[in-house]
Amino acid sequence: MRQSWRWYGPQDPVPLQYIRQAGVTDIVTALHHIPNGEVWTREQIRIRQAECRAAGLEWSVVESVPVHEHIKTREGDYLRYIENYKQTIRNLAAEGIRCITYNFMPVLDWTRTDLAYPMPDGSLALRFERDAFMAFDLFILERPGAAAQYSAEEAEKARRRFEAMSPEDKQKLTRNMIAGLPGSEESFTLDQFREALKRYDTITEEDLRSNLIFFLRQICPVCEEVGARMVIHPDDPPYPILGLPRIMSTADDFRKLIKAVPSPANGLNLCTGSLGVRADNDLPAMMREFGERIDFVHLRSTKRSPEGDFYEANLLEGDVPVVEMMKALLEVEHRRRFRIFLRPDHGHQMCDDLGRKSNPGYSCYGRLRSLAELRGIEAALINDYE
Ligand code: DNO
Repeated sequence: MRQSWRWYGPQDPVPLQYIRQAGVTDIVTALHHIPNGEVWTREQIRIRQAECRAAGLEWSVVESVPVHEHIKTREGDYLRYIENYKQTIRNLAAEGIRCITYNFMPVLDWTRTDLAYPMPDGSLALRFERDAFMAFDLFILERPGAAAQYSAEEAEKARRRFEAMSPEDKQKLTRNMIAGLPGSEESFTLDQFREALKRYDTITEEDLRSNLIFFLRQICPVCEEVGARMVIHPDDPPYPILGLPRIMSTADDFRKLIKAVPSPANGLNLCTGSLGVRADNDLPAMMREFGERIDFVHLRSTKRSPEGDFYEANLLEGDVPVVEMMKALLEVEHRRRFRIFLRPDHGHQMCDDLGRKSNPGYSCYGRLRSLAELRGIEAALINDYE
């Protein structure tokens, strides 16, 4: 694996110097200050790359070049946004950056109800609690059509959960849901959020998939020309929420995408934490099947409950078979003679990071812990693959 680390740029409370000390070689970042849909100029890219190099690191992976909502709904100025996207890719490749992460989740990127779920050891984890989520949907957002999507029993659980919340709890839940988690690039008020959801009222899963295919058919030839690869991040959580269609949640979803757009530039960012929330996703099998197209892996583990909740567990204690994943990754690397970028994904907030300002999931120590564990697993296995 090529050890990498997500850095949110100069505003990130974890400075490049710490990242260097984490022992990674490569930086995963984005020009977060540029509005969605605008071109990233070579000059702006060069400045960010120079900052990384000054710290002895290389910016190699973009996470993400955001896809404008108009591209996802194929309306308004979508053609101009696609042209801008192409230019951004040309500019990135000209500056040596060729692995481009993106997602095609409507309106929201990743979603959690709780950003500080206490673990027995005193560290804090991110969590998705289904009752709280339904309480938000039914009683805070009051989404038209929501009631029809839950059973009477679920609605009753949600009502009880809602009634037990203090005004602060409700505010916090609302903020967690719509104020934008790190990297989402969008945040909303409740009214703006209702408007944004409405734009998908008539967009089915198949419509969204065909909009993604249209987008990739435009973008992939440019990637091929400049040697870049688009790697799609899966849905998180990996199923439809809030009545929105989701189309990148399973192996079959990605198979459909490859079939429609066989270009080698159509790649996958395999995120074990997102996909691992579904018990029917066989992650090592996905690594092996799609290995040729996976240039970037996010490694973290989640723990599911029978009620449909999940929290982000210590790397080796969740549902993701991390050692098996590492075996599959090494196998693919060996076959391709290529080292895959891998970053420890969200970690627990722990040690000195507790009480310190941090981007949820992206504090320092938790990720250091995961990275150290990953490195150990790789070191124990690597001889079998050389
Ligand atoms: C969450 C991240 C996602 C990811 C985007 C990629 O921590 O993994 O926000 O960056 O979905 O476009």
